[in-house]
Amino acid sequence: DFVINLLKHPSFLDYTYTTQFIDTTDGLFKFRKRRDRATKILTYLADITVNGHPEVAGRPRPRPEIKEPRAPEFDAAPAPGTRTLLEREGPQALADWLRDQPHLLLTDTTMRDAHQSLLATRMRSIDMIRVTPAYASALPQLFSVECWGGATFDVAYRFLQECPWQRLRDIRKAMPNVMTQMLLRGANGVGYTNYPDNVVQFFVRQAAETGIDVFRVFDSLNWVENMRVAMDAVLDSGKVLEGAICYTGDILDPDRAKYDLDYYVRLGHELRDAGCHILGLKDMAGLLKPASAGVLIRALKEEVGLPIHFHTHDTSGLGGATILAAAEAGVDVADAAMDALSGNTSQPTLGSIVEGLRNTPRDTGLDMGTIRRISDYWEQVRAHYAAFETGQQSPTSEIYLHEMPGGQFTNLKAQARSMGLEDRWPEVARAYADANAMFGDIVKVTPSSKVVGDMALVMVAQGLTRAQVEDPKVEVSFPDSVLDMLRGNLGQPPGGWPEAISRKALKDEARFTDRPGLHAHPIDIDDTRARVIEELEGFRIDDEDLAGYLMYPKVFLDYMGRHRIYGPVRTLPTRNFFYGMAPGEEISVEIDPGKTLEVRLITLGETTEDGDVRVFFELNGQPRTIRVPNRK
Ligand code: BTN
Ligand code: 3PY
Ligand code: ZN
Repeated sequence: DFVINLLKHPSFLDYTYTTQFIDTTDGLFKFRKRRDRATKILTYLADITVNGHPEVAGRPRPRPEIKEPRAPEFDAAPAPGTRTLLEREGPQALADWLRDQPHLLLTDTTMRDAHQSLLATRMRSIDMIRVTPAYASALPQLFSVECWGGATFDVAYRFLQECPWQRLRDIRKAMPNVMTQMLLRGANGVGYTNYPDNVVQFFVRQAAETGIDVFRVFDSLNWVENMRVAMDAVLDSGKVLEGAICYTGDILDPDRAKYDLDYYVRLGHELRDAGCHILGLKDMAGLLKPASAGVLIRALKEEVGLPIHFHTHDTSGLGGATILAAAEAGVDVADAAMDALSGNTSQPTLGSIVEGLRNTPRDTGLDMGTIRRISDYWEQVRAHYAAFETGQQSPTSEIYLHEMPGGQFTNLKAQARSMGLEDRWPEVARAYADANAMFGDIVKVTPSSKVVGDMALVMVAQGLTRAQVEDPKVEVSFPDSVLDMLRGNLGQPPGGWPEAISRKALKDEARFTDRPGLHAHPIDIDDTRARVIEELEGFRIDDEDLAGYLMYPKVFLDYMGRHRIYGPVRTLPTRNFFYGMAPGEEISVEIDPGKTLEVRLITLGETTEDGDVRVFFELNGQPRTIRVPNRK
């Protein structure tokens, strides 16, 4: 017997969550035999129609009149783009070409950071893949499309019930001429902890093979030592290595001397010497101000010599101004999001950057009509994700107080709300700043930002000031993530961890200051593969699956368990995936290229004595009845 619970959620609290945890219910399904994919999809639709999708319970619903998003169609065959050059001449030639050409190039972040920062990372693959051919045909001038990595990897398995590798494969196939780009958290891969070196290597090799062209690699403490394994793996793969400096503080502020111009130039040298083709400047919280950008970009261009790729968030409302200042100072590429998914905690507005530079020496050359048509599509898509909107209404200068990354800000707010601290948000913001200072003023980006957030919530929930947390006489129960960080498991910040707080939190416990990867034993990959196959009762897995398992063992196995019951639900339209079907509704579901299911929901039956509901469908014109438990 196969007993699996649809609502089983791993009790793993990280900041990618905005919705409440769902109570687990046991023994929802007992299946004896393997069922075909159409039956699986109908089972999913029946279940969601009867019981609702836990992820959208209690959240705002999309407006009823919205239609299935329709991607614009462009006639042009995909013209040669950056990927064409990379394939023909390799990453160094690509970087040389980039540095020597005059335009500001753009990376479109809509498929990764924009929805990570605005919609809790919940965008589904189908909504991306439908528009990818339009990018290939109409936007071959883009530097890259950021579409993978960061939080999108685990959210795909965990909440969207889809395979992140398949997403990448499909995007790659639909857009052969423009480079794809991912965000890789150095030794933390696409996870929140340090992985053994050979896991990072295995993951990078697979990502390159499945379809990533540009790897933006960073470390959450800007510790280059901790980035080398990932960076070397990218170099080995023959793809483009963009080593990123994370930006914090303000180089023009004499009170933030820890992160001054010298600090960033030194990091730039380290990354160049490590073999990077491009230098990433990753302003994850949107702190870089226009005047500072001018100074910093000029210095990095002159002293490091690599082409520079600038990433920022528009949380303050100044993001666009900073990009224009960076362009003026000679930055080579900037990140922007399609208009409909831009602004606030997301990236600045792509169309406005294009217009802002029109008829200047840095003119991007992109066509406004094209951008509008593609952004109109994204607007239709966004309407389907009303349940995941954060409610953030405006830009805010509060960002300069707490310095939270774009992906964390609205999430921490939601987390505070769920802890009953909503009206105490100003205290959380203040505590976040205090916790940062207490840890010695660190770079805050996944996963170090999560640690600071955990500490801040504890401080507010328990009414502790920084002075009390630091006072040896006051008993404080530190979050595990804080202990882990102070032990050395995320690596070392410049100058090390402050001694007093480390001693108080860890007492006599061992700490280390060398690279965490040196303490992690390599994983036996073949043995792991065999164990996973055994765990899955003989179901074969490929190297993509194995790389997913190595990052997130439990998340992956849960995904596979649900996959066996529900099949390829990634092919469902987003509205039906989250809300099921209405009686009389008819949808087409292409489960394989050319293999389409025509599904009509006829009606729902009464709930039987044993608590099941019969759901009556027509599948390709034939009546089908599916029983699902009524859990309401
Ligand atoms: C079925 O539909 O019954 C079996 C298909 C299984 C496909 C698996 S799911 C995880 C992994 N990732 C993929 O893209 N394909 C496999
Ligand atoms: C991530 O690591 O997911 C980020 O977006 C960091 O900025
Ligand atoms: Zn970002």
